[in-house]
Amino acid sequence: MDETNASLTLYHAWVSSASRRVRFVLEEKEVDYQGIAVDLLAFEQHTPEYLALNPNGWVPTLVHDGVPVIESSVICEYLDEVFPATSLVPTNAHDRARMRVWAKWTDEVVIRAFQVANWNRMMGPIAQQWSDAEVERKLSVIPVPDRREDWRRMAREPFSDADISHAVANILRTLDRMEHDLADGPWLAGKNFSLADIHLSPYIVRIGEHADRGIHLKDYPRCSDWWTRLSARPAFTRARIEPVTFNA
Ligand SMILES: N[C@@H](CCC(=O)N[C@@H](CS)C(=O)NCC(=O)O)C(=O)O
Repeated sequence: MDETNASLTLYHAWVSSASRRVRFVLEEKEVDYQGIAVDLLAFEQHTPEYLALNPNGWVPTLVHDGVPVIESSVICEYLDEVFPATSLVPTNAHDRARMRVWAKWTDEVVIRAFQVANWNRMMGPIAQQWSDAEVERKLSVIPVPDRREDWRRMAREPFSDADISHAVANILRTLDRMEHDLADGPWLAGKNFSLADIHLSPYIVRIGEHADRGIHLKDYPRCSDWWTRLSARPAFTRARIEPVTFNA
């Protein structure tokens, strides 16, 4: 079977930043896919059926011709390989390396920083209402120990001020690095829009939630200009990478 015509299903959540990276790629490439929204607050990501697709118990998961592909940055490169028209990977090896450095930084630093910065406000108020028995039951099906500990903390011991300060420092460092790289832009990996820009977009859309912590996009003129250009892309709108509201 021609794999480019095989069926594509994306398990995702609308407000999930990792899912948003993948939706943005699919929309840039104008590839048809079936989206299945996973209700994270109903813990559908921990059901046996979902864990059979993604043993980490988180979104997104792409299923292509019946085979699951997991991890958002891996899925993004996979899609670029399988649907090479409208490539989002630079042809020049130096720019490609730059793009991958941003994928790595996003995976290793940015995801965690925004998780710590956001979860006390988004997940904490919900998890703190669980009874001890509910906490035990919910934690017992979370496969990855670090994520199990994060949910335990939301329920009983929210991230500390020191944890938040550390996350804020990493977010500010990210903006400094973006500002630096955009001097040799106009995009994060050079002349062309690429996966590097997509990787950062779901986090920068939420930067306004942290103004009370001294984080302001307007302090970074090249990032602000980059954001204006990126958020004007039709695929960005179609991917629904919108600000997130929560009940603080
Ligand atoms: N490294 C993973 C991270 C995925 C991830 O953390 N997804 C979050 C939403 S952005 C999730 O499913 N959270 C639900 C949970 O942890 O229970 C990726 O990039 O795909």
